[in-house]
Amino acid sequence: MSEAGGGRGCGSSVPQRAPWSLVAATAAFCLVSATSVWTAGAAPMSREERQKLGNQVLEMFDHAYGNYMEHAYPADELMPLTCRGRVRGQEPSRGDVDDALGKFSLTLIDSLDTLVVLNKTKEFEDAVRKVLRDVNLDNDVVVSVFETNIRVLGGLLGGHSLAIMLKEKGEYMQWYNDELLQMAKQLGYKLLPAFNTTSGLPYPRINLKFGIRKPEARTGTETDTCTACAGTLILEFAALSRFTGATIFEEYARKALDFLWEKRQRSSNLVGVTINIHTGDWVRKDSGVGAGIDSYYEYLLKAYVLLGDDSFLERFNTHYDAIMRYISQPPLLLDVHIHKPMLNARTWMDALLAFFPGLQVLKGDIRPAIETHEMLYQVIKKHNFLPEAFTTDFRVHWAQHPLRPEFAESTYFLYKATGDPYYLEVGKTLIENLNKYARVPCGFAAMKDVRTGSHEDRMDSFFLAEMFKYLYLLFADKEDIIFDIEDYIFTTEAHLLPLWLSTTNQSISKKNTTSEYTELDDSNFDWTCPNTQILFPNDPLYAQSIREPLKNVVDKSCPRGIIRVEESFRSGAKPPLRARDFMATNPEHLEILKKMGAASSIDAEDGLRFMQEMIELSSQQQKEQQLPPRAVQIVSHPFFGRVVLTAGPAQFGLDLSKHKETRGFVASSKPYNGCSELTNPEAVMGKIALIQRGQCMFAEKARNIQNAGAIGGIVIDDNEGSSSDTAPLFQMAGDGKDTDDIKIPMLFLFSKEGSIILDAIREYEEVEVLLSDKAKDRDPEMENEEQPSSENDSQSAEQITSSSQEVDLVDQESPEESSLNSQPESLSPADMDNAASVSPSEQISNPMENHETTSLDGECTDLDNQLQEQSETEEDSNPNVSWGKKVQPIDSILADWNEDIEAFEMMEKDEL
Ligand code: DMJ
Repeated sequence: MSEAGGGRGCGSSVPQRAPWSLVAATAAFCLVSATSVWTAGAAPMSREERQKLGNQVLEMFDHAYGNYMEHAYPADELMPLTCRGRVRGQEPSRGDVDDALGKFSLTLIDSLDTLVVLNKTKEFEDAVRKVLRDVNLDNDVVVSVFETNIRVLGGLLGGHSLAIMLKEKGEYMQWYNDELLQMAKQLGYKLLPAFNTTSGLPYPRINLKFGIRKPEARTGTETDTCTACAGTLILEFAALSRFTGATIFEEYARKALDFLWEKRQRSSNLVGVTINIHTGDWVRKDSGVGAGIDSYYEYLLKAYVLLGDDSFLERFNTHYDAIMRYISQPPLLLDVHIHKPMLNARTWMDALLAFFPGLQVLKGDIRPAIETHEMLYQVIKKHNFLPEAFTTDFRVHWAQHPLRPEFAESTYFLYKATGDPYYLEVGKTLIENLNKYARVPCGFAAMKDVRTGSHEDRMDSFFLAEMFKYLYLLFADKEDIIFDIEDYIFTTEAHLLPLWLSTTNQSISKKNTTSEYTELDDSNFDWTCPNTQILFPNDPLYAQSIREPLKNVVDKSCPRGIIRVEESFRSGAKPPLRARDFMATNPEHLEILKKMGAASSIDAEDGLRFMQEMIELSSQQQKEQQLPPRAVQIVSHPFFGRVVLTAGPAQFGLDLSKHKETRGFVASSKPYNGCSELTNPEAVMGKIALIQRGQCMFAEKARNIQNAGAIGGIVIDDNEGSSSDTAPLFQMAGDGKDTDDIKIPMLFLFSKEGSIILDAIREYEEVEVLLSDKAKDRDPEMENEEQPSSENDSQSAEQITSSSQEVDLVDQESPEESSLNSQPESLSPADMDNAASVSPSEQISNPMENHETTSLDGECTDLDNQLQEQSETEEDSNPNVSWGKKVQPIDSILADWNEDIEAFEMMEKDEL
């Protein structure tokens, strides 16, 4: 606990016109003061346990950072499945997400201040030297202005801030002479041309070497940017100005913020997701606190804390009121339309909004922070990670999870605010899940699909910049950190900027319209810096009492009608009818429908929303009828289930969602394309046959390997370089005839995922895999035999990668050779399994396009819960049965859908 802060007090006692330095310090203090106030509630966690968890975080960081440095550096990011660096241009493009990569050793720069927080000072010193020696900021590459600012500029400034702190302490970094700051300044100047618009909003992308205008720049024609992209610059730019005295950076960032503020929708006080950088018109008029807007709000409040400029707080509070009025529908946060803020714009939430409870803590609004955080935690407990998007009834809407840190961030801030050891347990779960499901021999891999547990060959730099920082700080005591964290503010990428910047270089002109805000309303400060003594006066169980009613919100009941229920109860009115609740047989529902659009503007709004939800729900259900992706998990030594590949299902053969998974050793079929009777039946008998895509129908391949005695098949794409990271997954269709004779399970892997298995065969010969609808927990017995150690793990992964060129395949005709020879001489519908060339019945269907995969989970059915509980009990009583023992209640799930579909059909009959 900060003694200085303890003497000051905060909350209602914060002076209304407080000097900003005091406000900044007290705001930081408020986040820590509750820790020692806590006296009861969830069982406290011992110092030993916290230290153990802290050490675990350190070991995990070493595993991630060590593998990046060993196998990827100087590349921007590590590809943890193939154990190599991701170099832009050398990998298939992933679209916008690649715009973070500027060939500037992104992960190293993003990790700099994490090293110091984690007390790895020696490594920090080393890393700084590498940045100075190796990093080039002048590459001919088009990067995102937003990402470059928060990750690279922020990383350099965070590194500089801690370098000068260490230098002052007198032991480390004695040679340091502001070199990182000079690099930051160089980068700052490189970003400035992006602001050359009439509005002052920056272009979304810039060429590091050629800027915007030059023909070689290959950018500068964009017209739109996201609100967060234009509104998340002020902390880094102001810090750069105040560190260097070059005021231009802060001026540009302020101008962009001023413009956004001017353009807010005046009646709702909300902002849209994207804006035209030339005209200032809102391009997307939906508004939430997640993707596209998130850090705009974060930076308004934090700019106030760092810079002490009242106008930022005024703006933040105005937006915050609007958010709480329209978007916050406890415990949900749902996007609305800026012009019709009572109208929901979506029926799902995205994972980025998980930062919001943390921001609410900084704002001092603890209750909704606790509620939303608890709801998110329930979703995580269901799926192990927060899916990129999930529906209001907590089904998976977009199943990916790139190891985002936002939930850990909010957990840390809530623990600081409440001191409730519950949040330590939450952190412990996050650590366990990361180790259990995301840890691979060469780092941590993003989840391709939280439902199947499959991986993506991706470890984003923010995982090192943020996740480990927040997790380590969660368990750390003051003495575990070599400096006082309360002297710093976290940027959106968790880079540390010193609060003393608020007192330097104040000459920078403040907002030119400040007159509008000079008279501050007292209420602006009401909750800015809450005194936790006031927040939890006589009730140390405060946080627990807020969480309690939400405990089962995801698991035990379908939260139908949860939206605005509180509001409705308060007013005595009934909650509006939601599309997902509609029953055509319910006379009351029909009555409500008739009224919609007729009686009042509120009814009309309800009607509009209802129709919009119906359309969304209907298209969602169409997608749900498609088969979900499957998993191929490598279970033999040295993988032991740690590598999970995303696989496409087949519309024929054994349905892995209904039956137990299939486990077996793999063998390549001969001929490798599997288009004729196999010549090596003895090799595939009782095994899972590997077959190459192409030259005949998928069903024909399946029949040939089945006849040879294979127990399953994996078709590997013949299109070299294809990957589920970049191409939408699809289902293998039948041949238009009856495929009931095919009894074995068949899965499809893109070439990159397939080569991970082929490489493993080269290295280990005996490779066993599990084909299933969802990755199974790792084999505990085997895990015990080989404890994860970054050295061993990376060694074996490296062996696989490095040996892949040397050893021939077990099969006579190598897949590589075959791949080269596999192009058909002519394309004809009969001989190709490519969608473009076959009849509709033979076409590959593509359910996963646009990443908007929908859930097959039946979270809301009682039967599901019973079965889940049953399965969990079985596992508890026998820790060694995790392979293949989980019950998959797919029938109950289908029954649930059918109910919904029937309701739709009935509704159609009623001609609505
Ligand atoms: C980070 O790069 C930053 O936190 C950003 O503001 C949005 N989220 C990513 C990580 O999820």
